[in-house]
Amino acid sequence: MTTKNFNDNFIRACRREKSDYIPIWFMRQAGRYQAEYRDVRKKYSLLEICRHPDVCAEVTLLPVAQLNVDAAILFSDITLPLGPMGINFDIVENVGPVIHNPVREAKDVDRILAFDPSQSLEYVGTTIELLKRELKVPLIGFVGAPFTLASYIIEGGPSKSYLKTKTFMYAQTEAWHKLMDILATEMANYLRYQVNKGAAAIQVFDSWVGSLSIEDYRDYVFPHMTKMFSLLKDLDVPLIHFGVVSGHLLPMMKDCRATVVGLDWRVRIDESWKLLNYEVAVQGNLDPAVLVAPENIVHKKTHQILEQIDRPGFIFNLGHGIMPQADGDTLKRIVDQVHEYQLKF
Ligand code: 1CP
Repeated sequence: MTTKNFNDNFIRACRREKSDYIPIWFMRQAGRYQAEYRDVRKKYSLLEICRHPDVCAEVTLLPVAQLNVDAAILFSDITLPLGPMGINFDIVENVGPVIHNPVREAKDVDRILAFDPSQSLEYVGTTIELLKRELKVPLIGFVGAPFTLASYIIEGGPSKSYLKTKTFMYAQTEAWHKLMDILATEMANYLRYQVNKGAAAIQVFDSWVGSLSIEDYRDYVFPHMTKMFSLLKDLDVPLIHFGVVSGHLLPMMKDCRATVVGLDWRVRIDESWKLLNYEVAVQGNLDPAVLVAPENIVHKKTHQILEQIDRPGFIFNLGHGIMPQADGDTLKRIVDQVHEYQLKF
């Protein structure tokens, strides 16, 4: 971290230490909005990119060079570790992950396997090693949170209502907790592998947990999240906990003991930070739809976020991933605006 020319503003903000300026990166900063990414996708499927460390490293580096962001995020997908766990899936064009052998009954949970990432996902480690040599900014490793992964495993693919997931949760509660415990343990193990290989921070994506009530989060999810984060406590890297439509869950997310909480655009940064007692750093929360807005609107919305920041510990990001329709020049302008913003502290 002390290497000359290494930009550690992102890590400092995660630790609520003073940084030279507000650091910024974007969820899904490598993706279809980039012509170069679309070209790579003509030759390789998403999973093939992940299995070729040189290609995967190249795709990860693209937005870092193009946008001047303060962190890289490993190019991968939350579904990648499901294969070694015996859950077979494909990523289908314009759909997302589709699971061929979903969990529908209690006994299905018994066939889920523990795995050793250094054996089954060795290519991820190789990619991280390649990136470590190239990068002058921190690399973020990631996993899907147990609830979000369970929703794919049980639904069999993307869902709007999460009805099968909730049915399983309420009716097969013992098996649900067993599934969540396996996912929490295995994802903690996989995150540890990514950090050992060189990830400087990690993000846990709980993209779909906002579909739960406060009580259901407490009873069916919270114990597993606290277990997962406690398994990582000895690692000296920031842990980012991100959810979508999860404003109502913020007090409990704080108690999961991550270093940073990720917010979407439905909540205000200043109010949420206060609710979190300023005990964590916060990251967010520009609506990704703003990326297709006229330049003056983008500028105004970016400023509206920046002016809420009155202390160290903020990382600028979107409230969810970049959409394929986004404009690269707009992203670049946001990065410049955030970097040029005069800090109030
Ligand atoms: O090239 C393609 O096929 C486009 C779509 C795509 C991409 C770019 C998918 C399919 N996965 C990815 C890579 C990916 N996935 C990254 C890359 C790193 C970066 O940010 O640059 C990351 C962080 C993910 C994580 C991921 N995958 C999440 C969590 C974050 C989020 O956006 O909420 C989720 C929910 C997934 C599942 C997934 N994979 C792909 C799609 C289209 C989806 C969502 C489908 C759904 O609606 O359920």
